[in-house]
Amino acid sequence: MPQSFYITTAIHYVNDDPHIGHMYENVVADVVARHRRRMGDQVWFLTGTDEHGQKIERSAAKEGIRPIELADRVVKTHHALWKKLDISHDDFIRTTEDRHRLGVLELIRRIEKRDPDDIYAGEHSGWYCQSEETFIPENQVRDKRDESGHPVEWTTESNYFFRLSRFTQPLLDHYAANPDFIYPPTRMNEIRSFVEQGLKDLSISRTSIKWGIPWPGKPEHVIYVWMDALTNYISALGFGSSDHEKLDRFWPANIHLVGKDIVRFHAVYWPAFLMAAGLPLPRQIAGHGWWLRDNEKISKSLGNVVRPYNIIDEFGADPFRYFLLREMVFGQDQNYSDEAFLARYNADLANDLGNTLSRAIKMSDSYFGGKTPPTACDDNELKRLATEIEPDYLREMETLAFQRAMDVAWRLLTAINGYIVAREPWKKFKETGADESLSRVIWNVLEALRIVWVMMAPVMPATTREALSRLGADPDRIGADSLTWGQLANSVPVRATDPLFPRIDTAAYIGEKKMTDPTPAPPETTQAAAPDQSKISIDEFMKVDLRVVEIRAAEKVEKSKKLLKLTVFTGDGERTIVAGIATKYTPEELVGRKVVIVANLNPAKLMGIESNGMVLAASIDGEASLLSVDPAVPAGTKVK
Ligand code: ME8
Repeated sequence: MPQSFYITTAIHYVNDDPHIGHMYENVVADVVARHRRRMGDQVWFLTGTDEHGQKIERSAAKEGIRPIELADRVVKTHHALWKKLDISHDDFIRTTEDRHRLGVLELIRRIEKRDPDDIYAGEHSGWYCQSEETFIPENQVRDKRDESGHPVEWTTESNYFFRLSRFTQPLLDHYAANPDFIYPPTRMNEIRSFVEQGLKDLSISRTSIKWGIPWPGKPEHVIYVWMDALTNYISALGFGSSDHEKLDRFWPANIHLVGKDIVRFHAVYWPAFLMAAGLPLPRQIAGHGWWLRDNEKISKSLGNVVRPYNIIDEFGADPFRYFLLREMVFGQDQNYSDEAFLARYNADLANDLGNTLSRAIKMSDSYFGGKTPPTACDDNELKRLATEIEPDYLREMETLAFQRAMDVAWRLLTAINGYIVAREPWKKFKETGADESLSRVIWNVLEALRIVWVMMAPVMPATTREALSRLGADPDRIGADSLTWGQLANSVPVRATDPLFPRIDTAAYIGEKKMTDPTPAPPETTQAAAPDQSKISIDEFMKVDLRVVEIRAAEKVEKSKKLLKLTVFTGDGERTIVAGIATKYTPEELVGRKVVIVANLNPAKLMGIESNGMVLAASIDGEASLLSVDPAVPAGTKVK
């Protein structure tokens, strides 16, 4: 019997386009949803937009349009972005929908019915700002002016109040009985101490705002935006309608995923409303940290919003999804920079994950006639490790510790690389050909890689399909049982082709592009196909400055088996290049030879020596073979 699993994100304000914080939240929820689905659960994943209240009212007024026009426009960006990021939500709720209004009215009706004393009319007094049309908190008022200098007046407004104070003890009891109700535990501690100070009743209607759901029978009041917004989690399931099928199946929610700034609304107000209405409480409020820029929370008011739409356009959704989850420890804050993205992309994806895959497939392709090896193997160190780490991986995924889940996959990936180096399959092949022992070695490598990719499936869904099919595995087999060793078929075709993640020259990239700052909003119908990363334009190619040079001197680099320090003549001077060709060439045989280099690379330090360029060589199973140049070609000649 499959279990039901309901996960929600916060519904995002539609006064502006989504930023990296919204993206992170939806990617996390998506990874959880995909993981639960493949584990066999019946999943419902809800996201949406929060469209009422002052923020939207004001942003629309600034543009001289109606709030619903603003919401209709911005919600399109949300849809387009979630599609682009491969977010697999089952429903998208807008609080301006009728189904939502019915849910909110039903919630109020239930609360009043259970105990008419829980909602009462009262008066709310405070500093009211005419021009901002809002109450300004006491600590932001000086000399009867708000922080922007607008005059404020002491005003009393009649509101409806919710008797939140009555729920102080029931909430504390609930926290005590359900220690995982707020996650991670630091957030639980914060909320508990807040509630322990005693809760005040909450004003749940406004007469100063027009843009909202009118209070039943009192249309001069609108329902407080948080009471309105929180109810989306049940109105989307049909609460307030006659169809309760989804509500019965999916409520209470397993996870409300929200940022740490709004845990309080979800862990205090929301459960209190639900208790008052006699409805079950969600099982968990999971609070993630903030994406920061230069250690400040990104926000519209600080003007430091990060919207890396161009990164997604250029690299596709998967590398960005991977970055978000690998870079941030769930629950903690994390600084964003384009450089950090590119560093992770090159190191983790291009180098570790991508290269290992290409290398393994290439070996299978050339030793076994384009197929997976004919013999499998059931007793080896990779199998033992894969079996040992499976429960670790599942546990980390279960507790939203995605970063650690990926570290677990990397343990296997590192072991695969170690195994290849230790077994030296290229030597084996030279010595004894594609015999049974080589077959086992290569099959083990491919099978272990298959498991690494199955672990990556929720995070990088599209790339995982591609990697599995290149490996000769079934791209649809990513379920719980596919983490078990022994499933890669023998003698089925593999596909040796271009790298999955072509390396990026970080310095050139950052220098040439203004990446995420300033942040252009995406076009409204951003449904561009994922870029074909395997092709570049002629212009891009022409940026690479290839030159013939003459090697004037060569020496071994101390403590390195692979590196040689070369002094090359470029036609107008000499420069140093460090090249990884020492296993194939002696320094003596290189002097006087002409080779081709990439002349316009940024300098890089290798074993403490600055290298100014890269020598071109073919690479056969990691061994370099230099490109030959007619000795008559003068040093400095351009190659194109
Ligand atoms: O709060 N880093 O909407 P919102 C990470 N409509 N997450 C961030 C973030 C950042 N820098 N900035 C915002 C609202 N978020 C309400 C929610 S739910 C019933 C109503 C997160 O658009 C934020 O914590 O301001 C929240 O979870 C989500 O993005 C939407 O924020």
